[in-house]
Amino acid sequence: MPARKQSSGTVPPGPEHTRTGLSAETLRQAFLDNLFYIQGRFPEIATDDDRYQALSYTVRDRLLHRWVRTIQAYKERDPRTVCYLSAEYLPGPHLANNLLSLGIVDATREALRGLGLDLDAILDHEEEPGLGNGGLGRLAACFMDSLATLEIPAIGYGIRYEYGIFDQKIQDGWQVETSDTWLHYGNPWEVRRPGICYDVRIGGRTEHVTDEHGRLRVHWRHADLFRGVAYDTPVAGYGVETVNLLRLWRAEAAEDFDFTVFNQGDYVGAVMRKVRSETISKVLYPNDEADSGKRLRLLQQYFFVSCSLQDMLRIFATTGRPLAEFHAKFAAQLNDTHPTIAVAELMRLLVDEHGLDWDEAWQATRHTFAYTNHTLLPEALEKWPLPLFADVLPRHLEIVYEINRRFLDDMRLRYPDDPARIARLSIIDETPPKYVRMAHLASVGGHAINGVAALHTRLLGTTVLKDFHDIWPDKFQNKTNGVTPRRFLMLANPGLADLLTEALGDGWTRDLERLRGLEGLADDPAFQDRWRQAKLIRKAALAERLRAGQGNAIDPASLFDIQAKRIHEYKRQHLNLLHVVTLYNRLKHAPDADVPARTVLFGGKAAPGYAMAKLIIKLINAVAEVVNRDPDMRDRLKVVFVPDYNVKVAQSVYPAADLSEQISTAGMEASGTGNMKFSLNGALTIGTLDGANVEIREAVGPDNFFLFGLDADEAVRTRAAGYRPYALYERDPELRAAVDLIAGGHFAHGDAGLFRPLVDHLLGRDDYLLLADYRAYVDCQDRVADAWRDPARWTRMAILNVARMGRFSSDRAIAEYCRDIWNVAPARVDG
Ligand code: Z57
Repeated sequence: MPARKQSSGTVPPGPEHTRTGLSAETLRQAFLDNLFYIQGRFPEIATDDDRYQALSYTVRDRLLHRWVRTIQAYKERDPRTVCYLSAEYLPGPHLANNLLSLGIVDATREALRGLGLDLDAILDHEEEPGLGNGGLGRLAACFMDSLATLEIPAIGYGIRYEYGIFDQKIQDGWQVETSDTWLHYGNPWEVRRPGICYDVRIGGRTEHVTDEHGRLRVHWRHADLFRGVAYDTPVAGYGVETVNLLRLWRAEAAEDFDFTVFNQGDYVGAVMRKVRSETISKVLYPNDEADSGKRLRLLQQYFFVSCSLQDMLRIFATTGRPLAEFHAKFAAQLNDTHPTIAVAELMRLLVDEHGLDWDEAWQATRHTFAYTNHTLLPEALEKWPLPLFADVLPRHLEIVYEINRRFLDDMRLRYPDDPARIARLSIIDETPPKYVRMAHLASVGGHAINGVAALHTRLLGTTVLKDFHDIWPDKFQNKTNGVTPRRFLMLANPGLADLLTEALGDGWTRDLERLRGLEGLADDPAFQDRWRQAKLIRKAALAERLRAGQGNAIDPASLFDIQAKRIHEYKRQHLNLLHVVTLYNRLKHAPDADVPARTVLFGGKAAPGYAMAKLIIKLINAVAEVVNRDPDMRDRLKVVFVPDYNVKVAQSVYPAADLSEQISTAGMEASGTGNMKFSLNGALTIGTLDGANVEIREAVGPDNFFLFGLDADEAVRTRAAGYRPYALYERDPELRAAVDLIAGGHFAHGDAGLFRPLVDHLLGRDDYLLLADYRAYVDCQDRVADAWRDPARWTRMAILNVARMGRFSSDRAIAEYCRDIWNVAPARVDG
C-alpha cells in the first residue's frame, strides 16, 4: 500500500494505511478495527448499529485527511469563499454518498462480503438528518454537493436541530407526528468543536454614549446570553480531493453567566436557566411556506446568523487584511429571508464591535450579501412584528431604522411626489403593530436578488418586489434550481446509471449535459429494452418496500403515477385525487373498460398545524381504502400513500416513477426540484406551466411533456374576472360525480361531514383553481394513458427526457451563482 504524501505533516503517525487506504483489504481491516475500538464489539455479537457506526468511522477517517488538506489549501491560497446561510439542510443519508464521493462503493461491498455482511443492509440502518422541511433545505444540500464537486471554497452555515422534521405515521388514515430522534445512536459524521464557540446576546436595551475621542458609541446592555458551539460535517466533492464544511450551531448556556452575575444562591434555578438556553436549537419549525411571528423562531435565526458572522470575522482576522475588505473574502448567500437579520448583525459587528464607520461598514455589507427568494406566497414572506423585534433585538432595530432612513432619503430624492411608493418600499410596514419586512431588508442589504426559475424571477420583479425592480433592475437575476446527479441518479438508480455509463462513458456524472448523447439511442429497440428493464427493477424494489412496510401489494407492471412533495393546497394533491375518483367512477360504470393498470402513489408531510393539508392526507387514505378493496377495480387502479416521505424514501421513489405529477396552480410553485429528479430518472411529467416545469418542458421538448391547464397570467385573469367554481361543477358531469362522491361520504363510511371543509372550499372559493383546471387535467391524463399503451413511444419519450435534462444539474446552477453573483473561482486541492 503506497502511503500518501507525508510531506505536509498532516497525516498522524501510526499504521497510516488503516485510516487512509482505499482497497477492499484495508477497508476490511479498518472496519474490524473500528468495530473493536470504537464500538467495543467483535463481529459475532455486533448489532446493525455497531456495523453502521464502524463502517461510518472507517469512511470518516478517509474524509478527514482530505478535509485537513482542503483547509490547508484554503489557508495558503486565501481564496474568496462562499458562505451559504440557511436555516435548513436536508442532506439525506451520508454513508452511501460518502462512499460514492470517495469512489469506494465496490471496494467496500467486497470488504463486507468477505465478512459475510451486506452493504445495503448496513446502509439501510442510517437515520438521516432531517434538518429541513422540503425543497429549500434539499436545495441547500444539493448546492453543498455541487460546491465541493466544483472545488469551490465554501462553508454551509446552519442550525444543528436536536429534533429535525417530525416522523410521520399514518393512523386510521390521519397523519400523526412523532418526534425525530436522529441523534439517538450518536452521529459519526459530525465533529464537535468546543473551541469554536461564540456568545450571542439578546434583549435588554441600548445606551448611546460619547467616548473619550468624541465618537458616538453604542453599548448594548443585553438581558440574556447564549453560546453557540460548532458541529462540523465534512462535505466531499465527487471524484475530487475537496472536502468542504457544513458548520451547524448548537445552542448551549454561556458559561459563568448565571453563576457569577445573577447567582443569588439559587443553584438549581441557575442550572434550569442553562438548560433553557439549549431550547434555541432544540427543534426545527415544521412549516414549509407558512407564516412566522414566533419568538423562538426569531431567536433561532439570529442565533445561527450571529455565530456564523462571528466565525467569518474570526477567519477573516487570520488573513491580516483590513476589515473594510471583508466582502473581498466572503460571498454570503441568504437562503430565503430566514437569515436576513445578518444584514443588521454584520453592520452591528463592524460598527459597534470593530469601530468601522457606517459608510465603510455598509459598503462591505452590501457587497457581501445576496438574497435568494423562494416563494411568492404572501403568507410565506416573513415580517416580524415590531414589538417582538424590539424586545429581542433592540440594537438591531435601531440599525434597521438607520438603514431604512438612509434608503428612504435616497428614494424621496428619486420619487419626490410619490409617498405611497415610499411607504411600499419601506423596510417597515406601518400597519399596526408595524412590522419589519425581511425581504425588503434583504433586497436593500445585498447586491443581488435572485429567483429560482425563469417564470418565478419574472413574477418576482413584476409583483412582490416590483418596486425594487423599478429602482434596481440590474440587481435581479434568475438562477434556475438544479439537483445533484450523484445522489439522485448514481446512488438512487444504479441500474440506470450503469446503463448511461455504458452508453456514454462516465463523463456525465460531472458534466450532465453529456446525457444528450442518448438522443441517438431513443429509438433503438435493444436499448429501449434495457431501459425498461432498469425501470422495472426500481419499480419492483419500491413495490417490495411497500409490501414489506404496509402490506400493500402493487403490480410493478402498472403505470406508476407519483406525486411526492409537501402537502399543500397550492400543490393540488386533491386535483390528483379528483382524477383518481373520476377513474374510479368510470370503472364502476363500465367494469370491463379497457384502461391500462395504474398505481397512483402519494407521499409527503403536512405541517402539523395545517388542517386542510391533513384533511387531504386523510382523503388520500380514505380513497385508497375504498378503491383498493373494490373488486371492480381489479388491479387496474390502486392508490397508495407512502408514509414518512424523506430523502431516503425519495431515493427509492424517483427511480420507480413512470409519471411525475407537477400540477401546482400556475404562478404558485417557485421552481420545484422534485420535477427535475423524476424526469432525470426517466419519468414523464404531467404538469402545468409553473416554476421550472416551464423550462423542463422547453428542454425536453413539448412532445415529451404532458402539459395542461391555465398559465400564470390566465390564472390571474380568471380570479380577477370573478371566478365561480360552482358553475364549473354544475356544468361538468364527471367533475360533479367526483365531487359528489366525496361530499356524500362514500369514502368516509357514509359520514358526509368529514370532507365537508374541503368540498366547501372547492365549491365556494377554490383559491387554487382546481375546478378551472379539472377538465384539462383529466383529458391530459387520458392522453397519458394512450401514450402508455405504446411502450416504444413511451420509452422513447422517457429516454429523450433524460437526454435533455443536463441543464438541471445543481452543478450548472452553482456555476452560474459563482460567475454572476459570488465572483468566486475553484481552488484545486491536490491529492
Ligand atoms: C420551501 O421549501 C420553498 C420555498 C419557501 O419559501 C420555503 Br419557506 C420552503 C421551496 C419552493 O416551494 C420550491 O418551489 C422550490 O423549488 C424550493 O423552495 C427551492 O427553491
